[in-house]
Amino acid sequence: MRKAFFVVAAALLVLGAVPGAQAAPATYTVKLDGLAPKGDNWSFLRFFPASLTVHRGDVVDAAWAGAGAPHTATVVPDRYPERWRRQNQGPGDPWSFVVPDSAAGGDDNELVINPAVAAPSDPTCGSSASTPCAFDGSSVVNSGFEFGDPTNEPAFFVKMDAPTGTYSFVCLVHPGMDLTVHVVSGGASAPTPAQVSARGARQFKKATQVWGEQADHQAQTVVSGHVDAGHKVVTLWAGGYSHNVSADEFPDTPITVRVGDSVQILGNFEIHTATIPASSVDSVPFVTTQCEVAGADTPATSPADCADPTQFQIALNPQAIAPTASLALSNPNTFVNSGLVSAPSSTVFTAEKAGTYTIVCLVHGPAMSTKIKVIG
Ligand SMILES: [Cu+2]
Repeated sequence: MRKAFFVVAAALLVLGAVPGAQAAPATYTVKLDGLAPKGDNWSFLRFFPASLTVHRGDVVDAAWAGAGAPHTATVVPDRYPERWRRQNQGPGDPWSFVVPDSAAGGDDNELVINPAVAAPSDPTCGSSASTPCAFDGSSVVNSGFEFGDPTNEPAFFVKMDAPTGTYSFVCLVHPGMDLTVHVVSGGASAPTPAQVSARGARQFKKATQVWGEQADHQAQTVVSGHVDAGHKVVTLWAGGYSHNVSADEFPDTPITVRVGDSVQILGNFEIHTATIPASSVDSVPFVTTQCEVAGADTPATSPADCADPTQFQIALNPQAIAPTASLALSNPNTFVNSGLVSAPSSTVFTAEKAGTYTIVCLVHGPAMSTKIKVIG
């Protein structure tokens, strides 16, 4: 009797399935983004933690934790997320972030967020731990666009039904925002969900205390250099950036220049605009949502507003993303726009008339603004 038990136990050991070692599927929570210290407008374009080991069949709870930035939680069949991006997110590729609307059934000659990126790959799953979407190791599983909201954070649940191996979660919006997931067999050891959450919290603390502060410092940096005939160029950054933490801020302190001087704004590794006046945030939204129909599109706030939900589109506003013909500061109420700036591009405003000009970012809103005081 006793001997028979040992034989069975030994056989199970060989199979890697010791009774008790193969627990019920666990749910591992990873966080996308996070909340900055009060008063700071930062976004954490990272997963916390950045890597994870799960058993085959476990569930990953991709939990948004930020304050407004859109992200996707997208599982891809590649252990190297940035390689996957190079092969799948370039112009014309199936997962590129923006596409000409003609590639999405449109006729308005505008850029729209790729519907494959914006919409969930399967809207019937993923919203709760009891109805996870399944990742089989070969097909992409996409949450679609979700915006961080501290009062009601979205989450996306994925059951890792893939063969043992290494896969990646990527955010299709933010390059470098990746999570490595090692899928191991049932008997192999893996950290517990609590250990994973604790590691995520430690990594978030470092991102806040070290990288957030570095990014913030860069966003607040203003460099003043003299050029010919006493006219100077003042240089600042469109937001700060360190280790995928973005400080979506312009300098807190107003920038003072004289008529004839210029203000150079350097792009960084997140998209921004430098736009005058402050009211542009409302009058020139960065994106517009609409139903894609023949001829002029109709405004919509959600797919339910369209006769066919698949007509719903998020378009980049051409007026927001393109620079204005003039970048002269000649009237604080005149619309002047850098268009999209990101590294390595930059923009240069020339100060022509005295006045106080408020610069705002159309992507990040009123929290990202500063004043330029032009004195005679
Ligand atoms: Cu993102």
